[in-house]
Amino acid sequence: MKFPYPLLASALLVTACAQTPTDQTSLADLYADSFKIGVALNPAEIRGEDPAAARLIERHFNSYTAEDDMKWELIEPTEGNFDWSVADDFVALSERNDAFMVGHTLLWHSQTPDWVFEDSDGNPASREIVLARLKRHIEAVVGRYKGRVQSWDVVNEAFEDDGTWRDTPWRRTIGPDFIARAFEFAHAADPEAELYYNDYNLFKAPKRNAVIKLVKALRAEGLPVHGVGIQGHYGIGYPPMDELEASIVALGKLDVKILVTELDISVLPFPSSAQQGADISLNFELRAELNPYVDGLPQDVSAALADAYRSLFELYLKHADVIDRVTLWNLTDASTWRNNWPMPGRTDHPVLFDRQNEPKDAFHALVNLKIFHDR
Ligand code: 9MR
Repeated sequence: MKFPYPLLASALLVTACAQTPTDQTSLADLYADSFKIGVALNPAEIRGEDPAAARLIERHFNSYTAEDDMKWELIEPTEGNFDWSVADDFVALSERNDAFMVGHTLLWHSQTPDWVFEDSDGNPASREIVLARLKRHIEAVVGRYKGRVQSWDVVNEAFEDDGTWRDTPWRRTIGPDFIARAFEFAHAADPEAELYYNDYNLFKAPKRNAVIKLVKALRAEGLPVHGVGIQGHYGIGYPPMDELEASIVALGKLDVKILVTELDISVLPFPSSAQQGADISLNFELRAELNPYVDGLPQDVSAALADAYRSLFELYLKHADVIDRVTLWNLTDASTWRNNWPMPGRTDHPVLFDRQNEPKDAFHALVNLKIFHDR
């Protein structure tokens, strides 16, 4: 339902926050009729080292992504030598908890070892060599988990914000069809798996349009693209909700699943107004004045964060017909990558559970939003 008095609704929700019975509530169950609720997991979380965190994972999330451990440099650090240890544990945990799995990620410009793009003399390798390595890698990884890992982020972050191609070793060595080949190899390795393209800042029209063109081009080649991942590395007041909505609508019209793949909302000031997003090459020097919440999240900021999450989820619920999943990028504020990006060594508070594994106002806001929505 649409509550007619937004301010009153806000007040009611905030009041109700403190009373949400976390122990009996499951965020994933609550939202199950709208979309999956996912989470990215690190090795300690995958291996259940902290029983309290393990309970949160099992209770509140029904889709898991390994944050790093299926990326190329971790799974195939040197040619033909695979380390499956954490990835196998990830799959085992997901199966134990009956969670939908997202394999992340088969082709990305980051966290891919240099050897992939070099010949035996250290010079740039030929298209044939790099394509063959890509094929073998995808066959090995997707093949190992065939019929178990239900979906893959096949290609990550191939475009710049202005919609031009990102200049990467993949594109330089293989050429413009590198994405098509990755989808082809993934589909061949597991014809039943859902295959996604995944990128950040997709609310920006030029980037969104580039992805629309890409999906249509892949389809024209007869390749399956089942979903587009809209990463959500956001901040308070960012991104513009109307632009984000326009992208959800435009991408949704492609008849693909929309996945909100990597959601976090930083509460910290961004060191450069022009460069929000998730460009991992950004690295600013630590400045104390840009690290204001070392001792904890002040109540007003916690409320602002809860508001930001509520607004996003209102939008997601409005478009639940096309949105298949919303994945939080990290379980707790202790494990978030945002403590170290775009500036290392800060204390951020961007997700739903705090450093003691306790639910934050943002968590309660999402619970209450859905309860109101269903009334
Ligand atoms: O959260 C990931 C962090 O642990 C890694 O150090 C980082 C390395 O590049 O990648 C982070 O996850 C990225 C994801 O795989 C792809 N989209 C952007 C995410 C944030 O950089």
